[in-house]
Amino acid sequence: MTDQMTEEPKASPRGTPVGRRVVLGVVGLGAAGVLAGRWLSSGVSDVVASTAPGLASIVPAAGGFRIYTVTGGYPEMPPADYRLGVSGLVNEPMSLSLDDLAQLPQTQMTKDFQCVTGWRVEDVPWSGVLLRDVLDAAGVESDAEALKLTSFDGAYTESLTVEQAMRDDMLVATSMYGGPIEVKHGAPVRLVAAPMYGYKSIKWMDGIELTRTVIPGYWEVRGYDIDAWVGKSNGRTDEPVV
Ligand SMILES: Nc1nc2c(c(=O)[nH]1)N[C@H]1C(S)=C(S)[C@@H](COP(=O)(O)O)O[C@H]1N2
Ligand SMILES: [Mo]
Repeated sequence: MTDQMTEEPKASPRGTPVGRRVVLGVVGLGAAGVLAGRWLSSGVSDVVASTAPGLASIVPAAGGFRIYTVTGGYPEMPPADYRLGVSGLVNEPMSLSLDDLAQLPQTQMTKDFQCVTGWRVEDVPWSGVLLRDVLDAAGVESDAEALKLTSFDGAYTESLTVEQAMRDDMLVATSMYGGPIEVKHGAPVRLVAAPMYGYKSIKWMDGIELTRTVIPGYWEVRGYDIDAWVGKSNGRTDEPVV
């Protein structure tokens, strides 16, 4: 595969370009440094990694999140304009504003977050609405087998089976570390698929479509496992996070 979310040796078969791109990526996002105080105060140390096609770059961080975006940018959505669509094989298609999401039962969970490339952030407190509660509000039809998740970045997609989506550790997250989700982490709403590798946790999520079959997501059509259980997929042996 040519697109890699990691700077492992295989990600850079020709060597030097990655190093240069890393530098350019970090410099280009230097203006976001004004946010650094907030990141540090939440105990999160961040670096920026861009995984646009043909561009694989990562700067190692000391135990913090690494920021991924396959588009090379961070889409911003005014909170008042945000809608989460729930469509496809549901009894009642919905378009949920942030206020609508706030009316649904709120769930908190603290989970490790792990990327398939090996980094893990322990004990991240999230809150929001269980994916199951969103699905129950719309009413999943009996012939629905899967979810196709979309992002308003216009590029990233993900999938879950309905069975996976109904677990009690799959969260439509509106809050992280006790505050709103930062733009780079997927504001205003991202998925947290806690028992799975981070690529299942789609950022800037704006759509949930119930489908008859699993439609493989962005990284899955590029060779990563569709069922992404931590420690049991992608040939990895990490400690499960749940
Ligand atoms: N829209 C979107 N969601 C995404 C990604 C992305 O590139 N775009 N990367 C995924 C991957 S591989 C990981 S590990 C996590 C990283 O989350 P973070 O950027 O908040 O650290 O987001 C996931 N969700
Ligand atoms: Mo990842």
